[in-house]
Amino acid sequence: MPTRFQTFLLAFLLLLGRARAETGYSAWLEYGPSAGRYEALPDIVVALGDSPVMQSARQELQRGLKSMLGKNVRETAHLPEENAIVIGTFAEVVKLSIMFGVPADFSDDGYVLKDVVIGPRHYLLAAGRNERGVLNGVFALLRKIALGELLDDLNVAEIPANALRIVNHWDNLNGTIERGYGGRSIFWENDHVTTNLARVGDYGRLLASIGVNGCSLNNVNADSRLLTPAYLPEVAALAGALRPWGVQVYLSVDFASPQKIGGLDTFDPLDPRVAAFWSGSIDRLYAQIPDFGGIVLKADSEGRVGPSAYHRTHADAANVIARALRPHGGVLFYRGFVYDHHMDWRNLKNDRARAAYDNFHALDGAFDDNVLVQIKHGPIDFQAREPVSPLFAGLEKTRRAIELQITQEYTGQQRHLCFLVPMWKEVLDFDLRFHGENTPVKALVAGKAEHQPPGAFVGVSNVGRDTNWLGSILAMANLYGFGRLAWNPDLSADQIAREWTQMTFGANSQVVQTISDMELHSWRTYENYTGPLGAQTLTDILGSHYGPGIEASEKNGWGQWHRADEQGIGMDRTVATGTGFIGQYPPEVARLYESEATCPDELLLFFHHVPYTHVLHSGKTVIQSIYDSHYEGAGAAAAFVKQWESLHGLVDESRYAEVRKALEYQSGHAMVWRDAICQYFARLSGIPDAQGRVGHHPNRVEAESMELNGYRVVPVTPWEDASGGEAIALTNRTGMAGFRYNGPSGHFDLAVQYFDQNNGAAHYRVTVNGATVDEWTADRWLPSALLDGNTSCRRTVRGIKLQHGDRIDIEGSADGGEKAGVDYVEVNSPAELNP
Ligand code: GCW
Repeated sequence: MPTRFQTFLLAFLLLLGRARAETGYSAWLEYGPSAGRYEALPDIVVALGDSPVMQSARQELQRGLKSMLGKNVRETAHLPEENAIVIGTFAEVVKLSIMFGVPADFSDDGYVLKDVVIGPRHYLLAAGRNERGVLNGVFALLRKIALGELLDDLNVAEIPANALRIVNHWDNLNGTIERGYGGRSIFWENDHVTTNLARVGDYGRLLASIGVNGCSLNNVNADSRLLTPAYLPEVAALAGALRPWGVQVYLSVDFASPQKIGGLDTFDPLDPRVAAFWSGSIDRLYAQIPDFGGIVLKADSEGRVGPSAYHRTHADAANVIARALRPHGGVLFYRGFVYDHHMDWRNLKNDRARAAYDNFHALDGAFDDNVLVQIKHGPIDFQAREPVSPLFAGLEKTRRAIELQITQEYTGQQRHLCFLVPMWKEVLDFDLRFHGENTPVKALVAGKAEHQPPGAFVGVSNVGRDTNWLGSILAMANLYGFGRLAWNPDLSADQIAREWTQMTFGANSQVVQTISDMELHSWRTYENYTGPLGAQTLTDILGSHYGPGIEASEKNGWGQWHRADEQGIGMDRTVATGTGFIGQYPPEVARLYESEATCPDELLLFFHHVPYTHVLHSGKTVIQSIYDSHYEGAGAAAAFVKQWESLHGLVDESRYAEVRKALEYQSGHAMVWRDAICQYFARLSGIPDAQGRVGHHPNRVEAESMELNGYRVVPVTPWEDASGGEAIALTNRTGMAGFRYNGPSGHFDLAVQYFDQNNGAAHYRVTVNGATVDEWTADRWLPSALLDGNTSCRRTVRGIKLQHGDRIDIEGSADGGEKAGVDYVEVNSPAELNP
């Protein structure tokens, strides 16, 4: 029997564990109690070397074993006469006369985990060719323990598929992050390096644990100041915080730097003075940061200057910087995201999707071998669904980096659950039939196909200062998945989801099953209610990239057109009659897409313009499929809330509550998306929903039809973002909108569709016959100061008792520019799946 003190101590320790567990800061390195049995695991560690990376490796091992197994490990520098864990580089391990076979082609960063038996002793070896390999081995060992895997007769040798596994950050020196949804920059504040380098180190640890070995520190829309001598110590400080985790730093540069900060009158890449500027600047960087990784360059894109200013090529631009990096072993990532954003939309032959291939294909062979062309995974821009970029097969002698976007710019901005690994897997596994052979994108990137040079994985991370890094606990699965895939693109989405869930939330099988299931269905769900049949995310592409805004992508130069009119929808990208984009793919793939008969449904509108009545492979018409998928998607988003609620008590309370709130919000916003897209296409096509749902909301009372006092009816732009195109907003500081409930008596869920703008925090109170049933303050930060699809939110009071004739009122109080807008009220029976 434990003494009372022991019981108290245990409870206290458990509480401590809980407290640590509740912020999301430790992400998948939660190191909760392991479900596996590891009595035989030695508690002596022989750690060979004490460089910063080796110190990280040994401290991590101690920390993980202590936290997961309660083991206090002792360290020695010599091989003891008892079982031990040995960590070190191959060179150091061999010195102890521990022999083990290493495959001949074993590369840097790879690791060996092996149970080596010498006489009566077992030595568990975690070793690598380089120290980063040792660190990777230690993290792999700890992952196995977190997952409860057996360690008996361990014999693992893993090398990364890609030598360069890098995250990009779009952080500005003032601390803001372009397309960042997890708070301000962890690197920069007030035009200077952060004062909290510990957090940078913690981020480095997370990156190291998934094998990421590089990190660019600033926005590709780059600030030229960062390359000036004044900033060198600041960049060096960040490099110093990441170095112990084997993460090398990279910088994005402004191509006009020679002129802007170099005192030259030109930035012509072929001018020797410009070359000297780049060499000088880069030499200075390496003098302070000898392990500096390299440079990222966005040129001639979205208003950034580039080589076109001097009629030079992208290869000229890339090579001038690459040559300055070469003596130091650095690499240049040249972004393939080059397109004209002033294209004439009236010309049906114009096509932004063509741009990357058109710009780079002809330059194949002209790039130096320390240049990588960094290609976004699709030809447009991280939409909910795109085909793969044909440029992966359009370059042969040039190193390719694939750019994936971890930050969910067009996929719900971390307010929506959207696990991107299944999408990335489809891209990576897609067989481009390069030279008529089996060549999945992952093989082309890794340089595995014959004579292909090695490439890289790049993920746009954009973590911020929110305690859980991305602004969402569940979104961290994307960062985790990116690192795992960069290391091994053959891993399945299912395995990654399960690993991440178990490491983040523990081994309870219901928890692992439920959360990984939600993650795995979330992309399809998001796609279903936002971007049908390859028409891309139908969002406000001119602003937030968040809520619905169907026409925003039309009739402007940005080229994200879907060309919907009264008769039909879709971009004709065929060779026969369209933009010819399909012709950029290798012939077998081109054939697949060119014909409507073989083009997969989910990409039909990306490649073809078809009438709404076109019948899909699914047997549905395009228009009915748009309706159905949106109802299905919104239904699945509502079901996420229920799935999550089934875990109450199995996940710690604070993470439980935080995720629940996020899912409930998502589910309300999914309905906004559903209704916007459905009512828009119903009006445009004039074809009703065969199931009678679109435009018929019998449980809904429009705010504009209520009795208004201090409120007025206002049009919403775009119209489809509000039910019936209109809403109400306060004219005074306070006001009321009310109606008599004329349905049957019983218990109901009462939902208020309201607007939560980012220019105030209005207050709402709902009363039934004068008695308050709910009240709240609209204080979310959503990306708009208007009544629109970005700000439309749903609030539900569950199970209230209503009788025919009851008076329901909403009392709004304005705050700042936020006028307590309301779209409608819905009274649903609880059996209907609604959030
Ligand atoms: O998708 C677009 C984003 C821009 C971004 C650009 C890019 C950093 O909307 O914010 O700029 O892509 O990838 O360069």
